[in-house]
Amino acid sequence: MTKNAKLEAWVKQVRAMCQPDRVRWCDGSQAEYDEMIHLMLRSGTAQPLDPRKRPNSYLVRSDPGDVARVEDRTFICSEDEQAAGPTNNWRDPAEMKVALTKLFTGCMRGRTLYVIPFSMGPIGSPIAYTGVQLSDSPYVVASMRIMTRMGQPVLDALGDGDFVPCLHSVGMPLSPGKMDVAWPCNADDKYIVHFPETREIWSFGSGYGGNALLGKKCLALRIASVIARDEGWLAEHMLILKLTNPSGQVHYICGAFPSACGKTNLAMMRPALPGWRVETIGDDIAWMRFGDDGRLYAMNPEAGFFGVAPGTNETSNPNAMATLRENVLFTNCALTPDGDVWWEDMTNELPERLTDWRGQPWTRDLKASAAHPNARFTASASQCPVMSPEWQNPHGVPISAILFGGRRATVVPLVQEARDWKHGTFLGSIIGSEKTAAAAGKVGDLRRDPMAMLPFCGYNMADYWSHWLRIGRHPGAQLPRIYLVNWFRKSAGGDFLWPGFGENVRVLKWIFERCEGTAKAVETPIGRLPAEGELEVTGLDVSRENLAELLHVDTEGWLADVVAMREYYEQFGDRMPPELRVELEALGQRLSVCR
Ligand code: GTP
Ligand code: SPV
Ligand code: MN
Repeated sequence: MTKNAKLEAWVKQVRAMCQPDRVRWCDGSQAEYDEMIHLMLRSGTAQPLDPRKRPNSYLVRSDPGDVARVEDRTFICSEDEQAAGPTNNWRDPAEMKVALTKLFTGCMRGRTLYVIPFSMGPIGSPIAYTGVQLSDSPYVVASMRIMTRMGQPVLDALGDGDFVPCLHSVGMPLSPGKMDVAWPCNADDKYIVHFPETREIWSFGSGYGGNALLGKKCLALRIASVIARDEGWLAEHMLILKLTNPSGQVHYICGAFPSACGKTNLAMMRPALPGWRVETIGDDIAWMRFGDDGRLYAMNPEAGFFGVAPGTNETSNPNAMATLRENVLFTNCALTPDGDVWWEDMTNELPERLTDWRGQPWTRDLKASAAHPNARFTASASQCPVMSPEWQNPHGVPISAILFGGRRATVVPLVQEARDWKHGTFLGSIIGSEKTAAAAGKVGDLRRDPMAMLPFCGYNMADYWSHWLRIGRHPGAQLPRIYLVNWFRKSAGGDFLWPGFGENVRVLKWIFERCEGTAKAVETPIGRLPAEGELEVTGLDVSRENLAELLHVDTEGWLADVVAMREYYEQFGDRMPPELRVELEALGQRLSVCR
C-alpha cells in the first residue's frame, strides 16, 4: 500500500473513468504471479507447457492482429509539433487527451484494474526511475514482474516521491455475463501515446510487447530520451556487454541495432575465439551518464528479456537457450505434440507436426512459418548463465566503445571506426536497416533508423543529434570510441557473407584492441578499417574473396547513400545540426576523389 497522494488521486481518477469491477494493488509476489498465470489459463490466454520439458513455463497466443509494435499508432504529443519532429506522429496534447478520455471511459468494465508499481533500474538507485502502470491485463502484470523490478518494494522506496503514470487498457470492456476472449484487444483503435512535457503515457487497444509493457520502449526510451536531453545524459536502444580478453583485461561495450537486428544475440554471445569472454549487462536499453572521471557509465534499466524467439538455438545463442529452460512466458511460438515450444531454426530438423502460433495444425510441407516471426520469450535476466554481476550495479559500467549497426545486405562493411565523437554521431545518424517483423509493416524495405532510435526517440530527431553532439562537448569527457558494424552483408546469391553470432567476437576483439591502442587501422574515405592482418581470422570459415568483400569500401554504393542521406536530412530543415551536414558533404568529397 501507499501514502503517495499523487498516486492515490490518480488511481481514483482512472477508476472513475475506466469503471473496472475492482482495483488490485500488485505486490510483486510469487503468489500474485501464480494467480495471474491461473487467470490466463482459465481465460484461455495461456496454456502450460509440459513441466518435464519446460518447468513453470507457458505459451500465450495473441490475437493475429496484435503481434508487434504499431508505429503508425504511436504518438508523441508535445505542445509544439516541431518538438516531436518529422519522424514522429504528432497530435495536439489537449485534443489527444479528449479523444483518449472518450476511449478510456468505461473501457475496463467487467475487468480488474491492476496497479503495477515498477522501477526502471535497481530500486532506490539514484539514476532509476519509478513508473506506475495501471492495466486491465493479467498478461501485462505477469510480464512486468519479469521485465522490471515490480511491486511493494517499489512503493516503499517511492514514498511520496514522483513517478511516471502509465495508463494501459486492452480496450475491450466485458458486458455482464459475456465470455472473455483468449486475447482481448481492440482491433479498430490502437493508441500508444506519450506526453513528454507532463511525462505521461496512455496506451489503448493492444496487449503486445512494447505497446503494452510500458516501462520498456514508452518510459525507458521515449519519455527517458526527453528527460535525458534535459538533464544531459543518454537513453538509448542499446545492449550492454562486458568483454574480457584472455589475459583478463575488461572493456564494456554498448551497441545500438534496430529491432530484431542482433542485440540480444550479441549481448549473450558465446565467443568463437578461445579465451575471450562475453557477459551480459543488458540486451535492449542503456541509460548512460557521465561519471566523475568523465567516462560514460551505462546501466540496464530492465530486469528481464523480451527476446525474439525465431533464430535462437543451441548454436546461435546457447546462453539464451539456457535462460529459457524454465519460468518463461512464450508468446506466439509454435507448440510441439509433446507440449514444448518450437520456432523457426530452433532445431536442425523440422518437426513433423506442430500447432502453429494461431493454434492451427501445422505440417512440415506447409510453406508458412509455425511461429510468428516476432514470436518472443519473456524471461528474467537472473536466469541468464552469463549475466555479469555488474548488471545490478546502480551506477552502471564505464563504456569504452559504442557500436551502431543494422541489416545492410550491401554497402556497409563488416566494421569501421569513427575518427572521433562527431564523426561517430554522424555514422549513427545515417544507419539504415532492412525492416524486420518487430514492427507492423512490410519486411525487407531499407529504412533509415538513426541510432536505432527511429521508433523510440521522444522528440525531434535533429534535436536528438544536437544532444549527442553536446554530449561530445562535455567538459573533461573521456568519450567511448564509436564503430559502425554490419553482420548482415549478403552475396549476390543472397547468402550471408559473414557467419555472425559467436564469430562476431572477431570484430569485438579488434575493437577491444583499438581501445587498448594495440590494433592497427587504415584510413579510408568512410572511416578507419582494420589494417591488413588485424582482424583475427584463425579458424574462420570465410573465403578470402568474401573477407575482402566484407572489408571493401564500396565507393559507388556509399555515394548513393550520401545522396539518400542528403535528402533524409532535408526534412529536418534548420533544426538540423550543421556539423552533421558538414560531415556528410566531407564524406561525399572524399569518396568523389576515389572515383
Ligand atoms: P529486439 O528485441 O527487437 O530489439 O531485437 P534484437 O536487436 O535483440 O535482435 P536479436 O538478437 O533478437 O536478433 C534478431 C534476429 O537476428 C534473430 O533471428 C537472430 O537469429 C538474428 N541474428 C542475430 N545476430 C545475428 C548475426 O550475427 N548474424 C545473422 N545472420 N543473424 C543474426
Ligand atoms: C523492439 O521492437 O525493439 C523490442 C520488442 O525490443 S518490443 O518490446 O515489442 O518493442
Ligand atoms: Mn528492442
